Amino acid sequence: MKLGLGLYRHMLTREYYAFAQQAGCTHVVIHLVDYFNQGPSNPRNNQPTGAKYDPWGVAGDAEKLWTVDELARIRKEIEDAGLVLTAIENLDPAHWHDILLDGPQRSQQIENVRTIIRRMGEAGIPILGYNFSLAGVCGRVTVSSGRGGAVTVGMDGPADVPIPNGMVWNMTYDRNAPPGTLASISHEELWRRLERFLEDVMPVAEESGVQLAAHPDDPPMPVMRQQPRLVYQPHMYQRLIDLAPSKSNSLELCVGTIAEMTEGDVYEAVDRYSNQGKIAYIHLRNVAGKVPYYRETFIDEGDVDMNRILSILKRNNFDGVVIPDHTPQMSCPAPWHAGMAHTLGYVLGVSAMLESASHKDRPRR
Ligand SMILES: [Mn+2]
Repeated sequence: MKLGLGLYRHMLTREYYAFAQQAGCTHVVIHLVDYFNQGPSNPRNNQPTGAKYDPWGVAGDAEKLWTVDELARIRKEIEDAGLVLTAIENLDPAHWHDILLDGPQRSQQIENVRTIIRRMGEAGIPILGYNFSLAGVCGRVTVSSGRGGAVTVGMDGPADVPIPNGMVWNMTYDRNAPPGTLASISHEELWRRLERFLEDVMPVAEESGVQLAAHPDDPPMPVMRQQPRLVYQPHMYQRLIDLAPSKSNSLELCVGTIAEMTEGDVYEAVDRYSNQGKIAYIHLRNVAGKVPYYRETFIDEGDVDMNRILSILKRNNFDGVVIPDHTPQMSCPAPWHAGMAHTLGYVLGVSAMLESASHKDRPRR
């Protein structure tokens, strides 16, 4: 297992790379979508939050795909700082909204995604995290009832208000869309769209040596904003894996999201998918409760026994990257940094303990 840090677009600077290294990371996962763009309920010093029904922000430029030069430059800056760039997390809704919506620009946007994957291959970036979701990460509330009054996020019941036209994946991609809301689709229709997407891009991912890595639905409700969700119980990840047998079809496994699911067992899920070698990288966070009533917690509290998660990964020889997912905000001038440093320190401590225990158990000669 390798330790990494996830950095939002505005954090791709030498200072943040130094912070990652100082906190014990060897790897980084980067976001190139600016989730915070013009989002009034979405402060930049936290995970992207939005409000229960306000989107994060406005999607990027539909005409501008990430270039090989840009990707190679970012990779070089990260390597010059002594770190490894392991993944890009998430596609910009501006580049693939009609793949999610099965809209008129779908075929052109399949070409967008193929181009992005090819360019990642050229730039030597091995993993693309994605989240095949219409409503996206939405319907959550931000509250100051974490431990010690920490600001954190969670759910206080279902979110049923439909998605307005021009919005998908909790971002606005068309500010001139006609009034009205998106028509509901069925779960089977959503799976059909995913299957077509994987069929269309998987050969390019294989050729390019890039793994696609699917995040489960956060929050994992069967339906959000009157649209179906794809992976909202642990066993549904298996359906996604079996849909396209390929080394390039993998998981961005989110421990917190799986723990929020109403069925199954987070330990069994981590064991099952790490045993199959299907996990590209891991989001680690703790949580109290299950959908539709839960709170994100600090790593050392909450429902999940992190020692048990990390020892399962060790036993199954998971050699990918683990990054902190979100953490509650700590009261200080750098709430994001403090939350991350606390989580990373905790993971380093548990890893050292597991490592030391495995040496002690080894027979002496
Ligand atoms: Mn996650």
